[in-house]
Amino acid sequence: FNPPLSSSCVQVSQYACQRCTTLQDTNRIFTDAFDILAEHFEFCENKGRTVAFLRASSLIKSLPFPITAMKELEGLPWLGDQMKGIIEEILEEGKSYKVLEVMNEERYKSFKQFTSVFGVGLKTSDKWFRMGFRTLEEIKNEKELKLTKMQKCGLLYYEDITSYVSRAEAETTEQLIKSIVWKFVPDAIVTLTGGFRRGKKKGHDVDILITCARKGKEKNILHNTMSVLKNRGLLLFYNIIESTFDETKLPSRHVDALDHFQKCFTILKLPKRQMDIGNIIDPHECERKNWKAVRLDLVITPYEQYPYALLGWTGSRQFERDLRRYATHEKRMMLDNHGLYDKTKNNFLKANNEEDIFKQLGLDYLEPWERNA
Ligand code: 8DG
Ligand code: MN
Ligand code: MN
Repeated sequence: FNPPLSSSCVQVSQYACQRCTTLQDTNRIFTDAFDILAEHFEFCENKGRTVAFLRASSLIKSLPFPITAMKELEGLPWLGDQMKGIIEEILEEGKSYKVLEVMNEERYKSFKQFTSVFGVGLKTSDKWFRMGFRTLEEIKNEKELKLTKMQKCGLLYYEDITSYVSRAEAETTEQLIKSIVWKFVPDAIVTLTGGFRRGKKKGHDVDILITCARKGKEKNILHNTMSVLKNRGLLLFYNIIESTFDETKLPSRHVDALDHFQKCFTILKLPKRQMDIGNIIDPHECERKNWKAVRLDLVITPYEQYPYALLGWTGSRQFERDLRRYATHEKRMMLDNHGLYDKTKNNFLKANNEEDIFKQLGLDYLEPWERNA
């Protein structure tokens, strides 16, 4: 039992799916610090402390007031002595020396650079670090180093990809994909999901979910769409992953499990929008690059799994982890991007939309923009 919060008199749940988390984070100075520490522990492969700092950061993101004194934090879950020490330090000094120390660590700085490349994760970063590499410059200059095609493209389009996708660019991408998909399947449902569906103004990629109410009609959409993009010269990289869904299997127990949908991770060559036609054209304009490399994830789902896929791909990551943890520990249910299994009744539950899934879990509905945990 947690005593009521002195400042707002509301109990705060330990689960992000029972908290409202908008993008208005009035405590960014604290959440940035916790996010850096979470990342640091992730780079050190310390799973337990990574999760602890992610949960603490997520909890603070849901607070509707700026933290000004330690007493405001009484009774809040996930804020242990270590977390409170950091908050207190920031309240008093305006910064945390632990965080500054981490940011100066060689391993942190190198991993930060390495993992910013599309196709480079913890495994590759660790390998490069142990080989003695410290910066991306060193990686680029080492011609002998074996890189996957994905990593080569990640380096080739590095500046564009790390410069973030704007909402306008996400919407242009959405329109482009819709126009192609609808030529093949006019009643296909094409939805912009991920961070942009949660209301974010910029993102690291564009996530698009595709389905069709007519059974089986979704099956050829991905290959057809990729062919058109390729023929129009709009594809810089793509990796199609076929569906590995097995309906006889129960949802995964793991909170970070990947799903089994047919999908494609791509880098698009997105044409920049036409400049005002009335303007006099700068002679250098023609030489300038008139496109931007944009990361796009396309996911195809059978219609009956679409609500679960939408809920899963809308995120945030922390929100998804807590939804699954809540389902498992509070409801004896198993949730993943394909469905919800009730272990008490021994059956899969059916949902027409996201609202149904919240109801099945006994949760109050949260709008996508309230899931920025
Ligand atoms: P961002 O791109 O603006 O940085 O934020 P985001 O849109 O929230 O992150 P994301 O990495 O694009 O992931 C969007 C959601 O998709 C997130 O909740 C995790 C979820 N997701 C799955 N399966 C997979 C998968 O196989 N790969 C990735 N990258 N994300 C997945 O449900
Ligand atoms: Mn995204
Ligand atoms: Mn994505």
